[in-house]
Amino acid sequence: MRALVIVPTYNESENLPLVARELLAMPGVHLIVVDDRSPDGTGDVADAVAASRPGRMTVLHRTGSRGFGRSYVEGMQRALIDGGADLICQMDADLSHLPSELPTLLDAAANADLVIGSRYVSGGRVVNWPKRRVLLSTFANHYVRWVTRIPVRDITSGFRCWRRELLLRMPLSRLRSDGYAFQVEMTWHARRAGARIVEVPITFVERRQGQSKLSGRMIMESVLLPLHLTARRLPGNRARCTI
Ligand SMILES: Nc1nc2c(ncn2[C@@H]2O[C@H](COP(=O)(O)OP(=O)(O)OP(=O)(O)O)[C@@H](O)[C@H]2O)c(=O)[nH]1
Ligand SMILES: [Mg+2]
Repeated sequence: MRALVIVPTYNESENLPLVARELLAMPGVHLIVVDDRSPDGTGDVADAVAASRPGRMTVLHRTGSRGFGRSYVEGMQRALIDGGADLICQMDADLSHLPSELPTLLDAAANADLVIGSRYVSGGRVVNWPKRRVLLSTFANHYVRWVTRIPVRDITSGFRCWRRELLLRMPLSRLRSDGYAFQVEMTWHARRAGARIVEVPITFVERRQGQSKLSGRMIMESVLLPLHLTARRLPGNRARCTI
């Protein structure tokens, strides 16, 4: 089964070659890097890696305003147009998501439409994160679960695999979020589409190089998005979720 991994990058010139090398060592895995004109030259680094692995890696160089969510939307649209992959995955470039755990997610997709790599199910772990980040992430997940009633333990996780058929049904061009709330909004639509959503435990490791892009604006978006989503909820929604 062919898998395509989308990796958004902004200033990840040191991390990206390591991630790409590990991912491309797996047969059947292809890569789309979506770079937002990183000032540190990540786009050029990505081009060089892609040139050394013909046919395995595509680099999208975005123009216009930078954004995490819109980068994923472009990468996903490209993945769906290219058409060769049964599974389309999401992963950070900063080695917080271990490439060695990708096969676990791919295997779980045999019985799911959306697989989420989870820090907060039994067996999941967070390594070296400052206490305030653990608290923020834990609180965010409780808040989103409380507001949306979606029974996913790690709804903000960015390590995911989608079945192509489900991703085709997502309203990619109509999403309202752009920061990490993107993950919540996509999960919301997946659930409404009746997707089988499964969480598998992952070990999340704090980045060793580069800087986080988490901003106050993103946190505010994450607070407001669940309220917007639930305010629009249709009465009698019978979406099915198997977790
Ligand atoms: N294309 C693009 N990628 C982005 C943007 N912001 C973040 N990214 C990438 O998205 C991924 C996640 O961003 P991080 O800064 O690691 O965010 P995080 O994992 O929540 O934060 P840390 O745990 O502190 O690293 C990384 O691969 C980033 O390079 C953006 O505006 N555009
Ligand atoms: Mg990170």
